[in-house]
Amino acid sequence: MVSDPSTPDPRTLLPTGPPIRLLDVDGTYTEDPDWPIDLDDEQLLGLYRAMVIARQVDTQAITLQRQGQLGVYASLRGQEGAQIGSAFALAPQDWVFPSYRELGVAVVRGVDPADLLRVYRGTWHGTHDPTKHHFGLISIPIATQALHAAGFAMGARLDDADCCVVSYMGDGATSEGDAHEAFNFAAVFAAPCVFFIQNNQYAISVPLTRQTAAASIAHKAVGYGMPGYVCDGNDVLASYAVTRRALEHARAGDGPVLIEAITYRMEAHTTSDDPTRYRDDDELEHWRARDPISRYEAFLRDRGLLDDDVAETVSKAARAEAQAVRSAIYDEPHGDPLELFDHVASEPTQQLAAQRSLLAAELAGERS
Ligand SMILES: Cc1ncc(C[n+]2csc(CCOP(=O)(O)OP(=O)(O)O)c2C)c(N)n1
Repeated sequence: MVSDPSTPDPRTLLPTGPPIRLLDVDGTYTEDPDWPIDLDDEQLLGLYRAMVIARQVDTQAITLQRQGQLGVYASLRGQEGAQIGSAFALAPQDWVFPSYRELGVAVVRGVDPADLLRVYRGTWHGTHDPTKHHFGLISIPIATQALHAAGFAMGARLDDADCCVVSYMGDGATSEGDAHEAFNFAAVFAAPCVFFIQNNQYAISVPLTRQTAAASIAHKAVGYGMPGYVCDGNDVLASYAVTRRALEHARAGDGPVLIEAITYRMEAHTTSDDPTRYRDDDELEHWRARDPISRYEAFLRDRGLLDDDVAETVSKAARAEAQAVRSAIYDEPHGDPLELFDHVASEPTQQLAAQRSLLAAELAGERS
């Protein structure tokens, strides 16, 4: 068989070698000319501040759920490096289409975390104003946001707008049809879209080995005709550098990029899950030693950008932010449960009307 010389050998396109990493587990930085960091000292500290705030608010959100103030919550603990590094690479005019775990990205985009959490309290149907922060509404059905992102990016391309889109999702989401359709559509039409996959090792209780038979999620990018990168998602600087490169590629009109950020979800999938049923303490300990915040803190201290005083100032600001979220959630009045049916359809269906009557009767019983 004569091979077509214009068809590259796919093996040359596959991401190889270890994940892209700039910070060692102990925080030692190794410069890599392929992955430059163009951040000044204030921005380097900004990465830290955002990570610390996200973690503090996250911890507060779990507490609020335990106290019955939120129905459920999906923690980001352990994924701060992946989320905050990548989000820092975005330009203000770019857009984000998140899943339900992207509190860290939301913090960078300036979304009030209390607005995000209201949806878990069930007091309102929506969360924040997406147009204000260029941060879409959170997607609970997994991978749907990949389609929103691909479509939005295509619109931006047709408008000749200087706007890239990042879609965040988990490893499990890449097994959904929606993800494949989004990857394919974006690649065929060269939509300026980055698919940022946080491989946190589990989709609820399903481990990565049962999620894909491919050597890595990033390998899949080749099949769609887009570049794929694997980075250490617990290294905030690598996450930033790789996303920056991907956005440059997309912004130049060269189409989408897929990034697989290797990370770990330290908490339960959501507050309704019991992770002790499918993972062990040794695994947790392994990842605890790779914590994205302590690793980056060591880097900042080594550079002389952080000392105990600065760390305390940041911690104080994070505690104040968490307290503000707590107050906002506590102050949020409980709405009328029947409002649940008000904005589902423009004309209520028979089923909705029946469900509403049922609930109304139950509530009347409770109240009598
Ligand atoms: C379309 C769809 N199918 C199933 C579910 C139920 N579900 C909720 S989260 C989840 C696992 C998601 O795992 P992953 O994409 O890896 O993201 P992670 O939660 O780990 O961040 C599943 C199957 C859902 N929300 N949407």
